[in-house]
Amino acid sequence: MKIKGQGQFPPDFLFGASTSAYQYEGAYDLDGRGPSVMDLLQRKGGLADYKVGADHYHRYEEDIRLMAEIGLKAYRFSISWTRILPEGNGRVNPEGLQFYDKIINLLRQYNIEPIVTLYHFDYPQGLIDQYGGWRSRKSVDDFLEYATILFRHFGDRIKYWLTINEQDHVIHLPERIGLPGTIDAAEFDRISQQCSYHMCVATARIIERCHELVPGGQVGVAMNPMIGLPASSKPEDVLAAAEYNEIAGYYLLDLQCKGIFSPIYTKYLKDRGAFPEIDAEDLNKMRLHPPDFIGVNYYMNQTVRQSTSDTIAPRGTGVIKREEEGIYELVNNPHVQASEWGWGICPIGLKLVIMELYNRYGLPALITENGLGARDELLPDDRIEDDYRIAYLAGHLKELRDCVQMGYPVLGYCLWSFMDVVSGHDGMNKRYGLVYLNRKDQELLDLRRIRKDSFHWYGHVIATNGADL
Ligand code: BGP
Repeated sequence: MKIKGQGQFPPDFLFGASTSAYQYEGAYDLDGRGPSVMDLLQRKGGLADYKVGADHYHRYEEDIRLMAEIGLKAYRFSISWTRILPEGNGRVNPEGLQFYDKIINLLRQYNIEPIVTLYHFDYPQGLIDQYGGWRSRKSVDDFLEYATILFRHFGDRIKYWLTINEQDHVIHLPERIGLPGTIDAAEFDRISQQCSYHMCVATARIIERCHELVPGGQVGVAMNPMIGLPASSKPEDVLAAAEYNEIAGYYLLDLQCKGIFSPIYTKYLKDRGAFPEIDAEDLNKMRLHPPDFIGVNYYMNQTVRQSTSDTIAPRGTGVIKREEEGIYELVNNPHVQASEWGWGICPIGLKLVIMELYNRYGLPALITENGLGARDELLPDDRIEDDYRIAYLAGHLKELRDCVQMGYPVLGYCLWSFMDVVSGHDGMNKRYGLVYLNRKDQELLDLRRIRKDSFHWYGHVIATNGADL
């Protein structure tokens, strides 16, 4: 009899790691790169200096050698849209293409499968200035044009593509879609839902285009599902958790995979006057061109109880809404530990997500991010003893291994992050990497790369194909 919790991953399982361009590359204005919304946010007083990031732009050879040393089978990174198209559309910058040629060719030399995200938060400022960005239907054509350039240029070397990183996250942050942070909540609901709809239309067209241009190409969407557990067995709490999972999670995949607005989400939007302008032909395209796999960025879960309020309020801004008045409320869970930043650590939640996604959409998953943000300490002998990170990653990998052994299709696991990068909200205080980056928020120090204990541990996990977690 097989004992639960043992065994290996399949031999072709993609053990990997992730980064994103704006957090990692630096060289923000070099070799023709144009400005993105993330550069502007930084200028307005971001915590840490993004201009240099981890200076991967100049140190990519050393970095890829470190990836090879761990034995990574895959590396997920994003292409900076404004390196390729400095204004977001129109003129192509050959130096941008050349930079990613170098990265991709070197990865291939080391037999590391490159997984490319087209757009990871760094939307071109040029498109906001030209026509308001995602709020205009023109954004669909421009995203498709950018993707087409990449498919034509890199399609002979890239099989796995991801369209938008965390659409479910980005549409709730006004500055990331070119709106003022002070915008009125009800107006924001209307605009952000229209933006989200345009992103879905663009995604379907990009998937169709990839299948036309890239032989064997596979396209995924990367979501951040924070699965909601009911706070109690009270039926009202169980219902609140189910509603939370629809409204805060699956609504987007229902559109992208099936071309439908679920009944509950339709009502939710209409109650708030935020149902977008849609076209039946777009929904048909979504239905005909669903993604090939679902990218899962999984960090934390939520715990949900019934809302006691009997009024409805706008959704408004912010990635997480603590209370959706009249529907649900998020609460602490005494059975789930949280990170220093209050992120509920729940490896079983990853298993629930994998099961639920497959049951709903019948598509394979690729874990595109999973990791623990912590304040790592650099010890005098250049060691970083991050046993807490190893425990976090091992816990999630065990649940994932169980899923794979049960027969759920999972292409791979790309942890966040290969190296410490500039954290979106917390600068260099919150580190996720297997490799320590020797810099502070504003002091760049020597940007030395130092292997953490988790670096060596992950190398062993890969070498033993996950048998020894
Ligand atoms: C995800 C993003 C990543 C990364 C990660 C950790 O949502 O896709 O880019 O930043 O979260 O987030 P943070 O750095 O804010 O802790």
